[in-house]
Amino acid sequence: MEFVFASSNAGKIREIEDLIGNRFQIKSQQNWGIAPPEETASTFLENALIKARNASSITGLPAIADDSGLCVEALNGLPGVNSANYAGSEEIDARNMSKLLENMKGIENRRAFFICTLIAIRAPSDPAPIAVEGRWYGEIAREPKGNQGFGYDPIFFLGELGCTAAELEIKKKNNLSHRANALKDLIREIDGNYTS
Ligand code: ITT
Repeated sequence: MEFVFASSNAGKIREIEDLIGNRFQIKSQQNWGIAPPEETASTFLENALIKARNASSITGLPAIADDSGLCVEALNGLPGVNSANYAGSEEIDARNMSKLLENMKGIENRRAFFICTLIAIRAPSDPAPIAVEGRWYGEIAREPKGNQGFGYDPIFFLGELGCTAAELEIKKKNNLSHRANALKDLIREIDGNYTS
C-alpha cells in the first residue's frame, strides 16, 4: 500500500522512513511539490487532519500526517501546537530553543513532554480516520547539548539516560520517542483495518 506523508519537515521524514522500513510504501509530499497548508486549528489532532486531507486531495493517495510538538508543564502546555513557529513564523530551531530557554529562566519545574499525533486517511472524505498518539516525557535542559535529531531535541533532557534527545543516535531515539510509539500503534491499526 502506498501513502503520501503529509510533511515537509526533514527531521520527521527521516525518522518516519527509518521507523517504517519496508512495511509499506511512504513518500513525502515534497515529491509532488506540495506546499504545507496553514495549520489553523488549536489541537494536534485537527492540524494533522488538515495536513493529511491536503496531501491526499492533491495526490489522490491515502495519506499519513504527523502533527507534533513540545508541551511544557510550567508554561501551561506551550509552545504546544505552535512549536514549529514559537519564535515567529518560519523560525529556525535555534531561535525557538533560545526563546523557550529565555521563558524558562528562573523556573524550577522543567517537566515537559513531546507529543506526536499521527493520522491515516484513505481519502480526503474518509469518515473514519485512524488517529493515534504517542508521548515522551522529559525535562527542559538549561542549555542545548548534542547535534542529532531536530527541533527541540538539544534541550530535551532525559533523566533516566542522563543526556538530551539530540545526544541519541536516530536508532535509539526511534526506540523511545513519541513518534516511535505513535507509529507502532498506527502500523498495527493500518494492518488491522486496511486491506489494500
Ligand atoms: P510539517 O507540518 O510539514 O510536518 P512542522 O515542523 O511544521 O512540519 P509541526 O507543525 O507538527 O510540523 O510542528 C512540529 C514541531 O515540534 C517541530 O517543528 C519541532 O519544533 C517540534 N518537534 C516535534 N517533534 C519533535 C522531535 O521529535 N524532536 C524535536 N522537536 C520536535
